[in-house]
Amino acid sequence: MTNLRSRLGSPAALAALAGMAAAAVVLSVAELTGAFFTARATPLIALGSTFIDFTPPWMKDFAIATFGTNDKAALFAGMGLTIAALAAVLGVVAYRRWVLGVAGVLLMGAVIVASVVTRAGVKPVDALPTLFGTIAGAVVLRLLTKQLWRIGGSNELAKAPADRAAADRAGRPASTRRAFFAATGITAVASVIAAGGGRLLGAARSNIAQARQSLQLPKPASAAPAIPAGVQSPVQGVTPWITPNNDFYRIDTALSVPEIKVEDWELRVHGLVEEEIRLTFQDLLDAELIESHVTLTCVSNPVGGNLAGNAKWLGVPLRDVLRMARPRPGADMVLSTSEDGFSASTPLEVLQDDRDAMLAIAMNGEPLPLEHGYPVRMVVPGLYGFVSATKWVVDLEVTRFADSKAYWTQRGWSERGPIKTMTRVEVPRSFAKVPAGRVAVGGTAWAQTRGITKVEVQIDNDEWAEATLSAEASVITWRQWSFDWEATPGPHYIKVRATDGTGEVQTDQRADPVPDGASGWQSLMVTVE
Ligand SMILES: Nc1nc2c(c(=O)[nH]1)N[C@H]1C(S)=C(S)[C@@H](COP(=O)(O)O)O[C@H]1N2
Ligand SMILES: [Mo]
Repeated sequence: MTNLRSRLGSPAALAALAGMAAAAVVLSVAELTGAFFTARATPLIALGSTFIDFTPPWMKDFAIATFGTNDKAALFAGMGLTIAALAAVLGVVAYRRWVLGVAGVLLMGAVIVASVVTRAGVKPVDALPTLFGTIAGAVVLRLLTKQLWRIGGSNELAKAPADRAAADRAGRPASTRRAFFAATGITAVASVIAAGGGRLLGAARSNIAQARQSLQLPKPASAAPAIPAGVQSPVQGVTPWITPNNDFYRIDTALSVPEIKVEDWELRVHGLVEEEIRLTFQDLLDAELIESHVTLTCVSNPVGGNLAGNAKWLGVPLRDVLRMARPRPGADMVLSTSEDGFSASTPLEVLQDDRDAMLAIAMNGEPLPLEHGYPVRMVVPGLYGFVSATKWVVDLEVTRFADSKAYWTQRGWSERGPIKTMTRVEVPRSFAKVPAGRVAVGGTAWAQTRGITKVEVQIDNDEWAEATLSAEASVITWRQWSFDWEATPGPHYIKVRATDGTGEVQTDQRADPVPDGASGWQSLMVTVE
């Protein structure tokens, strides 16, 4: 016990603590002053975003497979631990050799500044919060380290003539130690308050959430066809056919959600076109809007996963926009880019056919939620989101697959991404215990633009049996199903596969999400009691 206490109280441990307190000051001062600058310019957001940009495909795949839509929380936790560890080391270094310590702090500041200024849509002045934070952090580290020198009687004190008097006074380690803990504690509390205050201030200053709330949506020129009766599987617990906005999966590289005012929003359509055009948000409101139910799917969805959602979208057909710009012969791709620098490559013909690809401004009757692309995103039936569903879209370049590569293609994913036929069991859950007798099995299948014509279920090694399909709304939405199973006691495996509108049976070939989407039949174990 005494041993532990003395070790925790050793100069090195205290110096590590001082380093962590200084790092907290760097981050919180940057967060507080950052409320007056571009949101994505604060150190944690910028560092995290840079890290994401350098993420290789296997790591993205691993992160989503392991953490799902909590991948961002996991990233922040990982960054927090890394920064704390580095800061602890810096604290010890500064205690031993102040010059090296302060050099380390400045180096870290420089790294953060580099990652800030290289973000899309960030101006050079956005480096200021990091600069303020770094200076404040260096000052705090200096003050805390000086206290430690007094406690430890280090000769570093004697090096600075101005501090010699302090060195002479360093005769009361116990009270100096108390003063050190008090100073560190106050620093920590002040940091938390400053960071929280910065958050609140930033949100209050942006007002985007309020602007979204007060946005009036126009009526579509062509309303979505009525949803037929019976699209919902009768099995209790199957996902709702329409995914409420709050439950809609969210996948993107944006650590801080872009905040775009509708008055500032503009879409530039350029590249291999006869006429370059620019559209304002008002232009979209004035256009002939269509409304359509479309099921979005993420390429990172594992077999049996839930990275898919179905919503009613309102927007301007992309075929109309492209008709205005008139693509030149030879063009075969549209590179859509978001305000925060993400991009997707979509085959040009897909955006020109009649499948309802659109610049969407509303989701389930509301303006797009901020995290789903407010004020404007792309929605393209039949393609995975990474090659089509650009949120916060601001630029469409008509080009050729041979000439440019989109964000994830540069990182090892495919350049095209048609959605693979997939079905999953939602009830019962994997490893569920169910009573013997009649068990209701239910789930969802999708093969956007081809439609689902059959779902089959196999129990253990029995014959494949056809499930009852729920009503089909369209070939660009998912389709639910149900199956009655006479379950006998014991462990059982349930396997499912779907057939699409072309008559093709879902492949049983297992593939990982990288590079163009997972495949294979879901198989789950349940215990019948
Ligand atoms: N700006 C931007 N748009 C983006 C992405 C992104 O990272 N940034 N991710 C894409 C991917 S991979 C998917 S699956 C869909 C998800 O859309 P959702 O979050 O609204 O479900 O958005 C797409 N649009
Ligand atoms: Mo995705």
